[in-house]
Amino acid sequence: MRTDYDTLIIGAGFSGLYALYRFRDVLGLRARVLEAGDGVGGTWYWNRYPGARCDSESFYYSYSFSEELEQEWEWTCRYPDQPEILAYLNHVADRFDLRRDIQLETRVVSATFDDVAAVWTVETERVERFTTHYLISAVGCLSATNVPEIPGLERFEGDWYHTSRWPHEGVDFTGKRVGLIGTGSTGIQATPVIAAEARHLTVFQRTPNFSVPARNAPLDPEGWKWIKQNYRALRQLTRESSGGFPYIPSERSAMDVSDEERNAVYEQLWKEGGFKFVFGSFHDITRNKAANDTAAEFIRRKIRETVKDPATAELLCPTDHPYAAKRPPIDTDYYETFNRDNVTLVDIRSDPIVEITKTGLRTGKASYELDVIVFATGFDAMTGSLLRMDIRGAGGVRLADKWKDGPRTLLGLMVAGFPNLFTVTGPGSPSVLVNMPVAIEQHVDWISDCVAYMAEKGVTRIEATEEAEDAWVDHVYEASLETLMHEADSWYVGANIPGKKRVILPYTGGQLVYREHCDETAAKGYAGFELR
Ligand code: N01
Repeated sequence: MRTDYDTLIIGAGFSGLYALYRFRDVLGLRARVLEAGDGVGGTWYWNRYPGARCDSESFYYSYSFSEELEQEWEWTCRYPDQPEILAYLNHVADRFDLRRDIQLETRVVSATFDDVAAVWTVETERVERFTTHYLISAVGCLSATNVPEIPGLERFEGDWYHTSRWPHEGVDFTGKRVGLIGTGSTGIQATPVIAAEARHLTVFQRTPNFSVPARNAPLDPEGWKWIKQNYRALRQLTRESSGGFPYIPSERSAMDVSDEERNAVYEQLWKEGGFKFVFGSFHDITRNKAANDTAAEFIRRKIRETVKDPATAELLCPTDHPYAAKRPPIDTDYYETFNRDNVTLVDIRSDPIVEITKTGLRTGKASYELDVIVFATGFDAMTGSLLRMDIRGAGGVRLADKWKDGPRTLLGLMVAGFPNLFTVTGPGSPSVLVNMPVAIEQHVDWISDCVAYMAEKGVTRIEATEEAEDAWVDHVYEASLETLMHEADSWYVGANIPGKKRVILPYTGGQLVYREHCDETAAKGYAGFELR
């Protein structure tokens, strides 16, 4: 059957743009992207909240597929802010002439597989229908917004915003009493910036978080020149490291060094800033509780040294979960912000929010008058963006039903019963635990190589087998037991969404091991997949 497209791609973020390039320009297929927003950029299109900035460094939080692109683009600072990354992705769309095959303001609402014709029919909110042979989900891991159901929100007479649906014209906080709910990576980035502008900021904290300074700074011209000269080697390092970062990971255990030596390592990395604190300190801090305790205690000491009011400092010190068992934030002056006269920290763990009122919000014990409420309350991560579409595979089976007890995938790439549907950075892949562009390029390359292989072999249908999928789901779970992730209530395990099944969502075995699995599967003629 002649379909409208060979490949439809849902989403025009880092994944969708690269997928379009690979499918259209490298494979020569008829490919099209459907994107809900009115611009490209995905995460970086939606998340325009104050302080939005990448926690990975600019020179490696970028595509590696084009040396020309890499050489011509100029990053301005160590961690690029949202407008700069959005400008980069727009540049990519222009440079590779991608826009002519991207349809904006087109939200996909359903996708149905026709078992006989082996064709996907995709329907959009604008009531259009497209048929395609291959369907690529590039919807992102953190795009289904979570606004908690707190009674009374509809009564609130002030303004309220979720950080990932921020108004494009910005929000003026001048003279305003602002309440911010949520102290994940987003809330931690937004807090200092909002505090600097608002009359008063009240941060409503349910769980304190461990944050390490980012130490953002302009890129110095000499350093940038060196990076450009050594880009290939740096990219290779990102592909060879577990987290997709160009650092040589530490081989030392935190338990094999003296207290002085360990503290010196933490002090040095605290000064340097960024994720290196996790990946470059000791190999076991995310896996061994005793090793983890040393990092956690170091950060708590830093919080107590920084925050002048001892009661506030104690409230900011996490004690109920290991460091980095939740996604570790990095910050610019987060803890310092609580020394400002116009900032108050409220513990909503001991005194939860009861309702939102016309003029603010109320906990069990107190009322807070607010002009603006900011929800930095995160996402229905990894599965939400897929399940918010009605996806039906072979035999009309709904993905939502198949995943009612948690997502099941083979390598995070395909789902048994859903032929020719590929999920870029899907659940069961390391994605969110890896520097994302590195994870995305690896996935898109694997998928497009697979499709090229199918064309070569003259087959038109690929599907994960149930047996291989079961084995991968078991492996993902077993790998997670080697980490401390089950000891925290985080979105990594779906614990942030009421009613969501508690299941480890990303693959925690590391990018290197994961790549080996993917490469080996491909080398064996896509073992674990049925091709026909
Ligand atoms: O969301 P989160 P996020 N009542 O889920 C609280 C990526 N990211 O948007 O911990 C009260 O981490 C919740 O409290 P608790 C990054 O991968 C990347 O901050 O569940 N509070 C928590 O404090 C990150 O991990 C970058 O008790 C409620 C917060 O809201 C991911 O996005 C920057 C609540 C949510 O934290 C998500 O981060 C920013 C309720 N009902 C983010 N529900 C860059 O690299 C939730 N909370 C640029």
